[in-house]
Amino acid sequence: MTNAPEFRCGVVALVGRPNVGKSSLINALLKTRAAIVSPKPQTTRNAARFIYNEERPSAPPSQIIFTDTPGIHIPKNKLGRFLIDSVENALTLADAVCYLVEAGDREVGAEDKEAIAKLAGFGGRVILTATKCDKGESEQAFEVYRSALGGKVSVCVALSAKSGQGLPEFIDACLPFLPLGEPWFDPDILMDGTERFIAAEHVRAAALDLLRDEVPHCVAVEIDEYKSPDEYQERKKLYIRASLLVETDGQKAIVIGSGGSMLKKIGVRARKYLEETTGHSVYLELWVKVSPHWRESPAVLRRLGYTA
Ligand SMILES: Nc1nc2c(ncn2[C@@H]2O[C@H](COP(=O)(O)OP(=O)(O)OP(=O)(O)O)[C@@H](O)[C@H]2O)c(=O)[nH]1
Ligand SMILES: [Mg+2]
Repeated sequence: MTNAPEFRCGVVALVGRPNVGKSSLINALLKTRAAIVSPKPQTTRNAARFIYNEERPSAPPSQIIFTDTPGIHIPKNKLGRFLIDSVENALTLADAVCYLVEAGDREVGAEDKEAIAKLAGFGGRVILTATKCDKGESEQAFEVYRSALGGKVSVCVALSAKSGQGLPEFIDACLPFLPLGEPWFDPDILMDGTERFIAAEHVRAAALDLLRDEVPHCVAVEIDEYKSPDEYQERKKLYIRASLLVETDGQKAIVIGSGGSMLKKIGVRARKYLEETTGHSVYLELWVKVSPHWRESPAVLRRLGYTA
């Protein structure tokens, strides 16, 4: 009689410069829009944890907790410094790091040098991952970064979150790093975050989609009221009242738009995202508030959950 293989469970932190495709990889693995993604750098602002449950019969029973971290950049304000601190915290809890570069990368840029320096104190192994392989060939990127990461790399994987190429190989590369142990999360849990945090992220995703230039970086979202359909008997809808925080009156005018048109568009898009992810019909009320220099205010950053 053979014994069933023992369960494995561990944490893999996704680390890399902004825009390299960390959050897109999470969504491709979880087959849903769990993490917010945009073409703008510094989209992710919290080291959020997402749960992948291995279901392939051929693979050992396991659960991988992926930490999606903010892209490492040279910080320009207190918010930026919080983003970097949250990556360092994520490293202390990781069993392995997946360091992401783009398949077409030919040299190590300034942000990558920062990111690689952050890995200096990490004693574990690194999975070097070339993303967006639908757009380019990865051998040279592997060569350049393997050498920059100085002997930490155990395995290289090329993948595309867009086409799905390389995703099973990526999971296979993560499995050997997981320690034996029971799952941390029930199999129906996708993400370790409060409903309010997830709702705020979807509203921010809608704002990121529709706003241009520097404005998205100045926007934070605060959930003022959140009532589940059970608590909101009169309408049987998920009721959310949220504020978009900006730093100046000029930004407020842009976010509201002529005759309220931009805010309306953001609301329509955010409601769609919230309905897709919660499965509920949603009543969403959005306000825009000016909070001068919120990205430099420890009190506001703490209130928004941006403190390590
Ligand atoms: N062609 C292609 N584009 C991709 C792929 N993965 C991500 N992208 C695009 O790259 C951009 C950045 O993706 P994100 O997943 O938000 O990147 P990130 O590393 O999480 O960025 P930050 O949160 O800012 O650190 C988006 O426009 C994605 O659509 C891929 O496999 N192929
Ligand atoms: Mg991201």
